Amino acid sequence: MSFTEAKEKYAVIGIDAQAAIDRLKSVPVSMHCWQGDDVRGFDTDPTKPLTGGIQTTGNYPGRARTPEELMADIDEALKLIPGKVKLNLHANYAIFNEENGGWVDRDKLEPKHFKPWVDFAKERGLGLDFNPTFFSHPMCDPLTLASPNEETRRFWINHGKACIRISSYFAEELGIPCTMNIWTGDGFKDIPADRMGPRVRYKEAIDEILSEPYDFKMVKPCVESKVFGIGVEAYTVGSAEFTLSYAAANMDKCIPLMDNGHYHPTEVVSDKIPALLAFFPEIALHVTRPVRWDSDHVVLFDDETREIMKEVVRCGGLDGRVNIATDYFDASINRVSAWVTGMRNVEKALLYALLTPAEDLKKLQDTDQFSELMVRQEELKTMPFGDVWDEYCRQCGRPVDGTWFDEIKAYEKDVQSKRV
Ligand code: RNT
Ligand code: ZN
Repeated sequence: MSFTEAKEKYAVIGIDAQAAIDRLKSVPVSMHCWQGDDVRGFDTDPTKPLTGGIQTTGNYPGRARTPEELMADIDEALKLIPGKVKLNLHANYAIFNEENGGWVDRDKLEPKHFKPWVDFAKERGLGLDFNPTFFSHPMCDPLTLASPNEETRRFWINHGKACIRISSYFAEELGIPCTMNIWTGDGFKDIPADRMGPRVRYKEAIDEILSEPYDFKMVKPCVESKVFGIGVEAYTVGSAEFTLSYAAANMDKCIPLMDNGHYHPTEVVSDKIPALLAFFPEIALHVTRPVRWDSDHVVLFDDETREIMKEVVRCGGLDGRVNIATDYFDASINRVSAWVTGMRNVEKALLYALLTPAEDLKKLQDTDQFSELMVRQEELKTMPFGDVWDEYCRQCGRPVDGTWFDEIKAYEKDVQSKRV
């Protein structure tokens, strides 16, 4: 079926497919830089394991090892991803060179250590988001912002403040708001003797970080919760209740971030989005795919991803209320393919949501017509969505499904396989 025919079919259910495509073109989705190199970054020994309870599994060849390789891989991914993309950086991706005086520790990071990324973003018209890196570092004792050790806590607070300054630099240079996400893996493997102390210290540490001046319209600090991590099974300092309460008590200076890998397996973020939007003017998301735990598998076009994006769309999330970012890391497959697959699926789920007659379905709900609601919702699943998606890709100047994987194969052969 062609786009013209698909458009007619959608028109019958009151949907303007071209309007959906146009709307999606303006929605920024922030692509995490860390899929390209298994969250290693450039500021610490790459042979040391990841810490903070997160893990990449797999040993697929071709991992980016330098800023140049990572940038080349991001460029390759961008060629295959339709829509408006932002780039999400972590502080451990600072670039040290002769021009900026070489390596400094995380508490001493400055905007100049990220100038190559700003240049990269400017050349490609991308916005930048940012994350302090509170893991995989000798100063994790193993706690960071929640540590009872004053010296440790001070180091990480200074890191957080440095990151606020770097986020302001991104926003100013690019004229695009920068979300800055605070997540730590602080917690305990086994039953703690004090659950409140670490949380009070974490709270006060975030207070100190956010006392660094910034324009809240341009720099958006987020607090991300988590239920557990590997080696941190019994207790997480930044639990859901902790971060949500923190964000609620500090609405004038930060926003809550939900990662859909960070809840108990029967909880769904799709249901939490409207709950939070009933209170918060703005929220942020890390879109991932948890398989039995917070495994950070590549995002698929699956039920929950579609449901998340339906809520984003029908709760007015596209009008600046929901900041969407990806967050996964699969080292068992081609890493550029992983980026492209996940980002295309986020875009797909958004388009699918924009092609849903939300108002009509809501009316059926509000008038107790649940039989018809079920039928209508089921019938949407076999609408000619693929033709509208292909048209979206074409209008964005990106390959349609079925035509881009050869590009991955060629890049792997010519570039990634030579990294030995
Ligand atoms: C970890 C969190 C966090 C990280 C990134 C690298 O469980 O999801 O967002 O994935 O900061
Ligand atoms: Zn996350």
